[in-house]
Amino acid sequence: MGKIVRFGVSIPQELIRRFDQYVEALQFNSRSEALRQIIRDALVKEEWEEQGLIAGGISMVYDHHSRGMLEELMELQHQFHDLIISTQHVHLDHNNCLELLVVKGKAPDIQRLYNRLRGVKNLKHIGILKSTTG
Ligand code: NI
Repeated sequence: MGKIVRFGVSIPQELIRRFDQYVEALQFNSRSEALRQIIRDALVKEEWEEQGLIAGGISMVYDHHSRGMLEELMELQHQFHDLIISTQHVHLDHNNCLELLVVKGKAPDIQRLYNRLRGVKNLKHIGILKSTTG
């Protein structure tokens, strides 16, 4: 981490009271730590909106007995192979699988991959983790 800068913030009393409750509820060590996290989250959100180079994850839960679904998922993953850094497949129980794709690329391309996967029939759940390349 680089040099630390201190700055003053003017804020309504009611807002700081609620912020302090938030800091305590989420167990941040300090206001500063909470604020740093909020700023980083905002910047990552902007990276995704500004179509920059991003990293993240896509998770999927499905019943591997679903006919045709595995072929479709595999086909899509090959089609978007340049975006997928790694995949992890966990057999949750007799029927259910959890698959996690770690992705890196341009935000709109990742979004396109996510949309295509979400369109696969019989997925039980799909989620996206929007992170950053740093
Ligand atoms: Ni499995």
